[in-house]
Amino acid sequence: MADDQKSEKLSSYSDKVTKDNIRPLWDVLSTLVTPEPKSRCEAMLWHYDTVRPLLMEAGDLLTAKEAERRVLILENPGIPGESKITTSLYAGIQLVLPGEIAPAHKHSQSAFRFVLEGGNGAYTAVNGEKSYMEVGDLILTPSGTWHDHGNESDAPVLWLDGLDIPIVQFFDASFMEHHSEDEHPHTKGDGFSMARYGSGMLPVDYEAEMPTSPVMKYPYSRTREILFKMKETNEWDPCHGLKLMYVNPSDGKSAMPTLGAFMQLLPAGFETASYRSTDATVYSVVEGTGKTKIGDKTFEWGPKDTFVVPSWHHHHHIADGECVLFSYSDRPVQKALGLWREDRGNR
Ligand code: 1HN
Repeated sequence: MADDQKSEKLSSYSDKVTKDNIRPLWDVLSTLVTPEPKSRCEAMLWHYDTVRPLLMEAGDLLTAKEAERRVLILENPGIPGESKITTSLYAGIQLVLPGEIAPAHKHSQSAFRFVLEGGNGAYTAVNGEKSYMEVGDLILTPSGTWHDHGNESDAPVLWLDGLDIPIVQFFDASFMEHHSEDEHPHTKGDGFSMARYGSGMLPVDYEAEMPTSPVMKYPYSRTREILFKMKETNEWDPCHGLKLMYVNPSDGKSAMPTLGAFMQLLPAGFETASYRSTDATVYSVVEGTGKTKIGDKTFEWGPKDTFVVPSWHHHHHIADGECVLFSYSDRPVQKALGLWREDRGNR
């Protein structure tokens, strides 16, 4: 058969079988199984100065209660309309105004809050434990836990929400319930779970019901102190500076099974070595200014900006002054499935 005749026959064959919900593998194999990660996810940065005024405008339009959660989603430009910042992760910026309550609900999705602005009287309550917020705190709302937010301060509170929504969506495993009251009874005070589970001791018969940290708040004051203690020993990693992972103190694994969270310190003037890994990573700048080169793009950032590095994209950070970066990714999922890979540039 001549080549053009053959390709015409193959094409009409494909059209024919497709009508019976059948597809020839030879038409799609190279897009299904790629030699290396190919993602629709694009490198992107959102300046806090862009997002904040838009959220304050939403604050004039509807209450936290009316919205249920007053959030602006950071949507990846390569995946429009899907409410994702990466293929597997969600990110949004949330605003709670003084006196407001974001009502109690629970869902299968795991989430965290990373505090950007305000606090000193704003809180998230998780299963009745109130965690008051300070900038840089990480507060967990693990899968299936009741959570409500409130703001008893006289200033707005804003934070970054990270959720595993696309992962739960992928498994078609989403459940959600609203509590009968706006606020779940607040039965435990600030720091309760940290004192009980996060101080190097555990209740003697502690057995985890879920693969998630029993500690609800990881205060920035503590995280920062650890980073600066480590700094004294000068053990810089060429790719990461000094980098910590938030862990479940009862098993040393990631604080939540689907969301890996990290905090790193880059010394003034530090330029990290080129790095890439299969977990697309969302960064939130805590302190300092600098830039990140991702492939051929350069993103300049400052405090409270959010940026995303897609899977398997070479990148490196350049710190102007001393910088602290929070980040999160789906690394624990990839590690559990034996899929995670990194390339530290030793090519
Ligand atoms: C949620 O429960 C919160 O509790 C924020 O603050 C964002 C996005 C989708 C689904 C649930 C919250 C959310 C969310």
